[in-house]
Amino acid sequence: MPQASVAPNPVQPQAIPSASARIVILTGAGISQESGLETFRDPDGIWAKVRLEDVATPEAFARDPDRVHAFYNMRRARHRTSTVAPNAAHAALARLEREWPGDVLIITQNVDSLHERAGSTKLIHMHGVHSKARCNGCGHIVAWEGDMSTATVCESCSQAGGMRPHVVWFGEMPLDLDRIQEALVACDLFISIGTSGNVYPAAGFVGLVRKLGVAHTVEINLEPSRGATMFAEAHYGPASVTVPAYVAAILPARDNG
Ligand code: BJW
Repeated sequence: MPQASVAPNPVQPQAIPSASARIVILTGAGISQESGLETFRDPDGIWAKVRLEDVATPEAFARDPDRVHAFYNMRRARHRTSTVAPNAAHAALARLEREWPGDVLIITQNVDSLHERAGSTKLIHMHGVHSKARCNGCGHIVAWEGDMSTATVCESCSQAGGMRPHVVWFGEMPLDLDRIQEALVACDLFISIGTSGNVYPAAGFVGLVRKLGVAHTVEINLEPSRGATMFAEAHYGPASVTVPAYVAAILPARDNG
């Protein structure tokens, strides 16, 4: 009987980390693109349709809160549609967390919840989440699903007008930076997936790892990012193909197909 042929793994890592390696993974909008969510800076991305200065700064919210609410209400609703679901890349990272003997931490710039829905639990949302709202007045943070407007009342201070998406806009401090820096400096393998390397401080993580840490650095993206030359290794192609292939290749040989 003829043997079934096994396709070779399209991704050949240049370095296989030791079993105890601490892995930190930075993800960006590219990992969710095949889940039906737009990226920001691709030719058909969000910033090709709307100016970030009009919707993603504290000044924009102060100037025209209705416009900012409309933008986020539309995106929050899109996230809730049944066609938006984790893809094979999110699933592969959840598998890596389950099966890797050492620590695996995902730092995501994404405000969607696709990593959680795929099963990842060790996760930092450095740019916030669509699923929470925050009061500009008293700082109260609350789980949020539906639309928000200037009439929305804060359940803590009872004031209207200050409720906003719990996301990080330009000029605001990203979340959990102390924990992030600690993880970056201590990691053995740093993998950046689906991010263009335009937005700081995330775009500077690879430089930080190289300066203060010892980690091997890997970029996985559709195309070389702005910081591509900073990485020791790179794999280019759609995340739904490259990420599962990379994960399969660094997990024990029995899983490599
Ligand atoms: C695929 C794919 C597929 C597609 N498979 N891949 C001058 C110099 C340096 C810094 C600054 C400066 N002027 C101002 C700053 C600071 C500023 C900044 O970086 N500005 C730059 C534009 C220059 N940064 C900030 O203000 C940040 N805060 C800050 O710096 O605080 C002070 C501080 C000081 C010191 C230390 C630490 C902090 C805050 C940034 C907030 C960003 N917010 C947003 C919106 C979040 C809410 C929302 O979603 O609406 O975050 S903007 C947007 O960009 C979003 C993203 O998380 C972020 C990054 O985008 P990402 O993920 O990289 O997406 P894309 O679209 O750019 O790239 C997608 C990639 O995927 C592409 O490469 C594709 O090829 C690829 N791809 N399909 C694989 N199928």
